[in-house]
Amino acid sequence: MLEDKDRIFTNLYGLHDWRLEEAKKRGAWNGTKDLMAMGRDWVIQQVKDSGLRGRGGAGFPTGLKWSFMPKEVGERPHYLVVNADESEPGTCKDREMMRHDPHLFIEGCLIASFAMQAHVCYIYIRGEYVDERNTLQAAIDEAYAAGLLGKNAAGSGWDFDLYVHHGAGAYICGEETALLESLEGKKGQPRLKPPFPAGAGVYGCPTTVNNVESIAVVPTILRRGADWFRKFGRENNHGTKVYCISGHVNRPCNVEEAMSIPLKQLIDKHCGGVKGGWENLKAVIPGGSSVPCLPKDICDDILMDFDALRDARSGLGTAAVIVMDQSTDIVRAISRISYFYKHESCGQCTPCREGTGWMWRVLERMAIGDATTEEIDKLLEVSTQIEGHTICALGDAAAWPVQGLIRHFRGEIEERINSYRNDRPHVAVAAAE
Ligand code: L3W
Ligand code: SF4
Repeated sequence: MLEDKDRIFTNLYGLHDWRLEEAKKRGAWNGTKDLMAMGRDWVIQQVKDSGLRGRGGAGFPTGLKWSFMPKEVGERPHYLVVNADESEPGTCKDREMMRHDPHLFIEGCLIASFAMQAHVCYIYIRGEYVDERNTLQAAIDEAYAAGLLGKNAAGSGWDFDLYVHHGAGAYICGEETALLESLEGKKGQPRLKPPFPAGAGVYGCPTTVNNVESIAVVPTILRRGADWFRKFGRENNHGTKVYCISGHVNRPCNVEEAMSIPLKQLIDKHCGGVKGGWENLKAVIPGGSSVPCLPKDICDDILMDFDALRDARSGLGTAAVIVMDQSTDIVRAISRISYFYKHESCGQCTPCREGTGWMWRVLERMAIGDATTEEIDKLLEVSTQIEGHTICALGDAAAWPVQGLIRHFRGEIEERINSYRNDRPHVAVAAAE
């Protein structure tokens, strides 16, 4: 478990002033020039050694991603693009960092851009985050005025400009290549990969796309050392992590904790437990709506990290923990998630465009029992035909929750189907009489 002194985000709850002078007192911009003077290879090696894995959902090693950028800058300039289009249902961590600790994040943008030889960074922020972008912009203006951005940023000798770009409310623009399309002024539709952004990103130039949290933790990792970050969590799953816990808990919250903390401990310690007690737990979606739910018996002992949750056939995703107690209609809950993906599909690929709506319609019927048991297998089969057969991960994200429902709560769907069918003749007879 994390002690207060080990928390990176000391103003996650907005109890202090976010402005530059106060942020500096909490450690932001402390020795930035000296960190950059260590050189870009040192910065990238430290990030690699820290074990930091991307905090946006996929968990790709951050230092490795940075090292995919070309070593030399040719005719095409390099860019850093930060994905602040936080739209994964249940996820609300990046917004707290941007509105309460913006200077740590802005400092991270400078250092990461320097390491990848980018003179320009774009922050693509979710359109609905109006207050957040206003605060972020005000913090950027302060940083320019203080010489921390712009020419010779922070006295480092590196010229650096930082721009905030507003999204327009499409979930798919959180997919990195759809985000790049949107940033270029086009319709936000994912590109085929490869090429990955490091080869051809924004305006066809070498680009790295990172999540807000991945960038915001970098200055502290460099100041405290890779070994400090690495000591939290377990092998291959290191560092501190901001979890967002919502649903049927006594006190929903965001909290920075150690990677690999047991789920039960996370909920009991920070959220005052499940409503009605742990025994009243039905299921948890541990990583945002894209990952399969897990039933209580698996939740009893599960660790909150990439590998443990992958082994349990779910995922850490964005670490948005959605807790559901026994009162939850789990079929309807997953059906509602299905509707979300149907609504947000960009429509480019047939399996996703057609399949998401088909799954939702079947689930709506199953929620009231108006289906056959054979259709459960058909639904599972169709979901596996969507998974892995689309341009981007939205297809997978639509399929996985449905697969989780069938894997763990098949009996509940069958019960509804059976009781609906048993009721039918009765209703028919009553009507005839
Ligand atoms: C170069 C290679 N780069 C991979 C890069 C790639 C990307 C990163 C991860 O989906 C997941 C998705 C959601 N050479 C590379 C390479 N890269 N191989 O590494 O790539 P990938 O394909 O594993 O994932 P992705 O397409 O980025 C993200 C899940 O996250 N999700 C969260 C969504 C989160 C939000 C939000 O609000 N923050 O929308 C939750 O589970 O379903 O599976 O940069 O270029 N060979
Ligand atoms: Fe668009 Fe869905 Fe295809 Fe992704 S999987 S590109 S959201 S149609």
